[in-house]
Amino acid sequence: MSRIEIMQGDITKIAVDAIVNAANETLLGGAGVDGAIQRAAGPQLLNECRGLGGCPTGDAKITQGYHLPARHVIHTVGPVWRDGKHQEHNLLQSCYRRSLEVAQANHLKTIAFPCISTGAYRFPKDQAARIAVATVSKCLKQIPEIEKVIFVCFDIKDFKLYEELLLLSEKSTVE
Ligand code: AR6
Repeated sequence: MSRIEIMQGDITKIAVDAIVNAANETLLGGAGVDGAIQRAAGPQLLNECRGLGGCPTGDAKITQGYHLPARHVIHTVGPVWRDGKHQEHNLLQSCYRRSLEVAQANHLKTIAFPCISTGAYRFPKDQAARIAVATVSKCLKQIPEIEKVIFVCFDIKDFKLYEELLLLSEKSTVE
């Protein structure tokens, strides 16, 4: 059975070991999925984030999930898209890889990701989806302890993109 799933919906409603937050370097909250996670988790989350001292782009840090159904939040900071020539691809890969490494270090088995950097940070959605699927597939081979990764797409267009990419990658595994 595949260890990668896709869903359309709100990541704050998902009961997994950790949901990933598309945060900014301050880790002090923002709009988009970050705002939704902070609201659903309650003020204790921001309080814990204040003690983390921020997070560089491409890296990830973990907190508790507080009032979320998820036990933890892994906060990662995606790159702001400029023109594709400023390490955006590498930094986005690094977000997915570092989030899974942090999950592994904390013995977590089920992780849900939003489409990092594709909202306020304007990373082209098709390129971001390719990087997400390719990086997670590669990392899962190296981290057998992680049982399930769910890509949670807020809108149907993203869901369709991931669906197409996963179908393609299944075909290439079979052939
Ligand atoms: N569940 C799942 N996905 C969501 C949700 C949700 N509840 N809400 C939005 N999305 P963005 P970024 C999707 O802008 O581009 C914040 O202010 C959304 O449709 O949240 O990495 C941070 O503090 C999009 O596909 O994150 C940073 O300053 C995806 O989440 C900055 O925005 C990411 O959009 C980070 O920008």
